[in-house]
Amino acid sequence: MEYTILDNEKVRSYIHNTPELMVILGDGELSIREVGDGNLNYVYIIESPKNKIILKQAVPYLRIAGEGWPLSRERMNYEIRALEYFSEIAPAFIPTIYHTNEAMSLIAMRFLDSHIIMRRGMIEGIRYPDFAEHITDFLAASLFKSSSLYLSSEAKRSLMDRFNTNTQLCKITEDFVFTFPYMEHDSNNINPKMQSVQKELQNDTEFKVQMLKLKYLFMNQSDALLHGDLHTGSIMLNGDETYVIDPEFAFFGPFGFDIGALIANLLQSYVSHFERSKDRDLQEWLLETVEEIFVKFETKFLEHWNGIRESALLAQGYADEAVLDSFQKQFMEMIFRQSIGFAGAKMARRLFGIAGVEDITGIEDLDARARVEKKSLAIAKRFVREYEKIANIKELIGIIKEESK
Ligand code: SR1
Ligand code: MG
Repeated sequence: MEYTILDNEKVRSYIHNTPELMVILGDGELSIREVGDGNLNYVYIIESPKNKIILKQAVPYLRIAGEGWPLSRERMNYEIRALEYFSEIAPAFIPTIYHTNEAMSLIAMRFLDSHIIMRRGMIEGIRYPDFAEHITDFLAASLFKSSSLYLSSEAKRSLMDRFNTNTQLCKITEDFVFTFPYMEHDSNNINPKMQSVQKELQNDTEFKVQMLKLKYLFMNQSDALLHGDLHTGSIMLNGDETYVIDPEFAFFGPFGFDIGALIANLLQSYVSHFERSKDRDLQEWLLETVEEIFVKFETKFLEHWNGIRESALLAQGYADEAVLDSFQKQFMEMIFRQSIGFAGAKMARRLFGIAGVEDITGIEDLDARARVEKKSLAIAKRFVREYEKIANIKELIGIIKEESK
């Protein structure tokens, strides 16, 4: 089938010509709505008298920037591969996939009717008591089981081969997370009240050196298959269930990158509520959730690890308990610290770069928004500068509270 960009009518005829989707939707009139509000793709909700599905198509340009910004639609191939892989490793957290078509750069999935995008829930001040439990199940399984701590050397390398060519989306992150927001760049989008603060950051040598270190880690540390863009817009949930969506940025990168992205987004919500709801209990819950994510992730990751005796890294008979204990301790510290560094980068980029987060950009009063942005930047700067030496979660929470006073 030749690639063509869909619209509502073309979606209708695509469905009618795709028996596996017709089985799910059944006969009867289809109602079709385009609802994508992300930066990259088009998303349709298709409803029949019997059922509802989601159909997502990648177009050969960056949606947020328009057709003048070409971007390979092959990104959908990586999203499909990642969703299929995560469905095997952590099926409870991936919506059912009904149909994929790499030639058309599209995927059709279960419509999650009682779930909302987590960012929306965070803006509305909804608490999700089981979220940390769910997301650490997903993170520990997906990160551990795609790494050299679990796979054989051959299996790890052949899995990497399936994602290594997701170069354009990795480059987006290299540019828009680690580079452009801290220099003069046309793509930047800055609150006028924060222009001078961004100018200062451009001359902050220590911050920029640290950012280069993080960028280098991102580019070169191929620990595990990452989602690659795990912000609260890539999660749909309700009080009982949590689903991870949109892994088009999937690639082999550092363990701490997805964790950092998630922590950054929870903290952006935390700072936003100084002006949004002013609900101190909600903010406390957000900090408790950050803490819980680190604690539960470490416990679950080690549970996976302790369950296996041989992998690409560890040959049978090489490591006694003392060797393994000492190595694991240092390893978990490395993940914790790098997660903090990446959280800092992910927070800072949202303040000045092309894509802000609605938690903050949605605050209409620019002075109030700048107050939130300054808190977010203060936390981000500490994280980026100090990530290599932050000893534990207590110290981390101390920094967040100190910088958001
Ligand atoms: C240029 S695209 C902007 C951002 O949208 C995605 O969600 C990624 O975070 C990317 O950096
Ligand atoms: Mg996305």
